[in-house]
Amino acid sequence: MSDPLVVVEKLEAPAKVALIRFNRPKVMNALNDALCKELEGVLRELDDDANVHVIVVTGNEKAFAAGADIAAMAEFTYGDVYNQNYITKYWEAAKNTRKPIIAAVSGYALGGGCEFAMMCDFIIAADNAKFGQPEITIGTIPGMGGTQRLPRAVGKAKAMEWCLTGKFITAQEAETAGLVSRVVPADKLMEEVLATAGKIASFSLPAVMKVKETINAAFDTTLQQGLQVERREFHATFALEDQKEGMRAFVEKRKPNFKNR
Ligand code: CO8
Repeated sequence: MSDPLVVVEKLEAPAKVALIRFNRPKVMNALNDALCKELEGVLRELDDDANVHVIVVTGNEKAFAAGADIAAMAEFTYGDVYNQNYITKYWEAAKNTRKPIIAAVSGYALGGGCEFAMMCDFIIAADNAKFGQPEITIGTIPGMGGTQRLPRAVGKAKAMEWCLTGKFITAQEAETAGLVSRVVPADKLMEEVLATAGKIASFSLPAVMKVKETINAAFDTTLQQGLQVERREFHATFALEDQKEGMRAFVEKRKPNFKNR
């Protein structure tokens, strides 16, 4: 049997954290259809697993993912990509995952790799990370959300320059521009990411999912509609046992024991 293209581990420590690793090291984790299909299945399964609260996705030291598999894509025709519903077919799963996904990026996150990292809920980058949308250099354009998520993350001017020149962006530039939440030394990347994932996993899962859902609403709605979504979801937390437990524990000066309901 061939090696899995994405390796999944449900960790014992930190508890309730699942780690997904892209596993095509010979081609810098280039994203081919087989990998995307496996990833879709894994994300759906983890989203349904009550013992998983947070998902971390990573690559290897050299590459998170260097983009779509160019060799596989080179001879696609318009009919092929349109009829197959290329990209949309497999990537809705990532967009629809309700649990937080953290991208732990070391090395290259280019093209579809950068776009997938942006599809995650936030990115923690190693200091050796390099981001970019180099599609223009191979005669195409970003196709997995880059032209939409990048300007929302870094503003129009930087998104335009980065996509029009295809230049690579250092971890430090990415942090300054707001693309990544934090830069850490490369040899500490997984330690830092897992500590963050573990902290999030220790909270009430419905509250965590509501944070994700309401922050995402900020990008799909007007301010007024977004505030309405937030207010409704905030009110709804008072129907959760975990809201009672969390607030009572604070008042009683003890640690909360969340039941995730
Ligand atoms: N696709 C296929 N193979 C790749 C890719 C890729 N994206 N990136 C690297 N490889 C392969 C190389 O061909 C090479 O293979 P081989 O050893 O057989 O020659 C191997 O990985 C190692 O790569 P290099 O020898 O080039 O390593 P370097 O350290 O010299 O350079 C780079 C590393 C800078 C990452 C370089 O490989 C590079 O520029 N790669 C291409 C980056 C790129 O243009 N990405 C954008 C692709 S287009 C895209 O992503 C569209 C997004 C929308 C669709 C998303 C659907 C999933």
